[in-house]
Amino acid sequence: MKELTSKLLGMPPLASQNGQDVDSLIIYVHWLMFALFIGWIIYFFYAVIRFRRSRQPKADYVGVTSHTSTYLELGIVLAEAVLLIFIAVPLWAKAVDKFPDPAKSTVIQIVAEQYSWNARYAGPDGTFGKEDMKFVTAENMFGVDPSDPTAKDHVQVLNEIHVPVGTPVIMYVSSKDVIHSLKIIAMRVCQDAIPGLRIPCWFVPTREGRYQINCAQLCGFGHAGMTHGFLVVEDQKKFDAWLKSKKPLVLE
Ligand SMILES: [Cu+2]
Repeated sequence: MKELTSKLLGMPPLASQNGQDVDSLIIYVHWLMFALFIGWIIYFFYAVIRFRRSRQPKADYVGVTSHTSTYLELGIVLAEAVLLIFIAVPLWAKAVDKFPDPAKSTVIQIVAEQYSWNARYAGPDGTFGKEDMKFVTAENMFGVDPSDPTAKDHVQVLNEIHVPVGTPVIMYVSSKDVIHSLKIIAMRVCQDAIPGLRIPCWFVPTREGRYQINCAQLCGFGHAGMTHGFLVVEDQKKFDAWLKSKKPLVLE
C-alpha cells in the first residue's frame, strides 16, 4: 500500500534509512487529505442538489440543528492530533536529539557560499582541530587554526561530497555569506546554513548512487546553480580511496 501511494504521489527516490519515516508521514498526511477531499466533495454535491431552488424555494432561517458537523470536525482534529503527537513530534525528536555515535559516523563540516558547497573531512587522525572565526579567509573558510598540527591532514572539497554507504553521516552545516539551506532530497534531509552557526544534521545512506544537493533558500542570482553539489554514496573501499586521493589543504 505504501509503495503504491508513494508511486501515486510521485515521491522522489529514497536512499536513506531515516527517510522512510519522513515518507510515511507524508503518505499519512496525504491519506487524511484524500479522505477530507472525498468527504467535502460528497457534501458539496449533496448541498447543491438538496438545497436547489426548486426544492427549497424559501430560505430556512433556523438552519442546521444536528451536531453531526461538530462530531466530524472533532474527528478530524483527533486524526490530526494523532499524526502530530505520535508521528511528527517523535520523528522530529529523533532527527534533532538522537544523533548517531560520531565515532561510528562519517563526520563532515559543510560551509555553503554563493553558490557552492564546501565540505571538510577530518582526515586520518579523525580530529578537526582548532578553529576560530578570526582565521577565516577566502581559502580557509572553515577558520582552521593554521598552527594546529592536527589540521595538517584535513581534506577540503568543493561540490562533490562522498560518503560510505550504510554508515551514519553527521553534517555540521554553516554558511560563509548569506542563509543557504542544505537539502539532499534522496536522504530526506534539509538544514538551513546560517552564518555564525554550525548546525548538525544526520542521515544514514542506504543506497549507492550520486544524489543532487539543492539549496532550499533563495540565496541570490546563482541560487539555482547550487544544484552543482552532489552527494556520492559508495562502498567503504571506494570512499577510502577517494578520500586518500584528495590532497590535504595546506594553509599558510
Ligand atoms: Cu544557496
